[in-house]
Amino acid sequence: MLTLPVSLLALLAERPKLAILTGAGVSAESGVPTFREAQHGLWAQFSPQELATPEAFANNPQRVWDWYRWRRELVQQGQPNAAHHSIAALAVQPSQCALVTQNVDGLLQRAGAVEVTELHGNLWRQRCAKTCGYVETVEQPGAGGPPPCPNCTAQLRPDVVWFGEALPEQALQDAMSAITQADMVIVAGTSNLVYPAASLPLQALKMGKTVVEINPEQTPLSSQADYFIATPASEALPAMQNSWLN
Ligand code: BV8
Ligand code: ZN
Repeated sequence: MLTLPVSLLALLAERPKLAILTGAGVSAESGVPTFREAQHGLWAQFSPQELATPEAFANNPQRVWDWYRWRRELVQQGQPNAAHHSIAALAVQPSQCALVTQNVDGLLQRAGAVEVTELHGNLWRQRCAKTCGYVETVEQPGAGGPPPCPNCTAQLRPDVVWFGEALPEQALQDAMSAITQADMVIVAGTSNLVYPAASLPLQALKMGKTVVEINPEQTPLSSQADYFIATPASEALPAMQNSWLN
């Protein structure tokens, strides 16, 4: 059983308002490869950073679509893990605990979380690659190539934020307000390398919030965080949940 630092346990017992920021590491134990791990898998010949761009889709829509279908299949086969369940339990009252994720897998929602700010979109939506505004949700990974947009002549693309694209403005605003309102910001399972998401914990530090990082590996945030818990999210989050709820 993981023992958290005594001073962190004492802080949690005061029931601080929380904001939890999550990244791919939280879903790793559900069998969903992290973004950086995906470079070593089936798609090792392509860097994810080469596939998750509007240019990649314009040059080879089929290849990009195949990659997203593969990722949808992995997510469909996986189940929410103890970290997702703890986060969902912590956020039963969104006014006391706000959730912000970089993940596109929808696993927090499958664990029962109702209000999740998604900074990078969602794998289970697809939208018009041009500007007609068509968007739909899907339940299956889908076969074949990118479907035609039912509204215009373009193709549909995954409704995710690719490198070089702006994040949804409302989601960024909601993330900032989650941090502003929180006393403690928990940053779990992210390499803290992709901006602007990686700037959120830094802003929290500037605002004087207590920042707790959970990651088995060090990241650029680790030396600055108030607490760096070098443990898998599936162990650290249930332990934090116990102290906060009791
Ligand atoms: C933008 C969605 C402007 C799609 C993704 C230099 C400085 C600053 C910025 C830049 C720069 N050069 C370029 C940029 C911009 C760029 C950027 O940040 N690049 C980086 C790489 C330098 N950012 C952008 O392009 C963003 N847009 O800036 O727009 C703009 C403004 C106006 C108008 C037009 C444009 C858009 C970025 C969004 C990219 N989309 N995903 C998809 O998923 O297919 S990125 C991708 O990285 C992921 O999907 C995820 O969303 C994101 C972050 O990854 P992590 O979640 O952190 O995952 P990672 O694999 O890296 O790490 C996993 C961690 O988990 C590891 O640390 C590991 O140790 C840990 N772990 C493992 N197991 C566990 C665990 N932790 C806990 N428990 C475990 N069990
Ligand atoms: Zn269209």
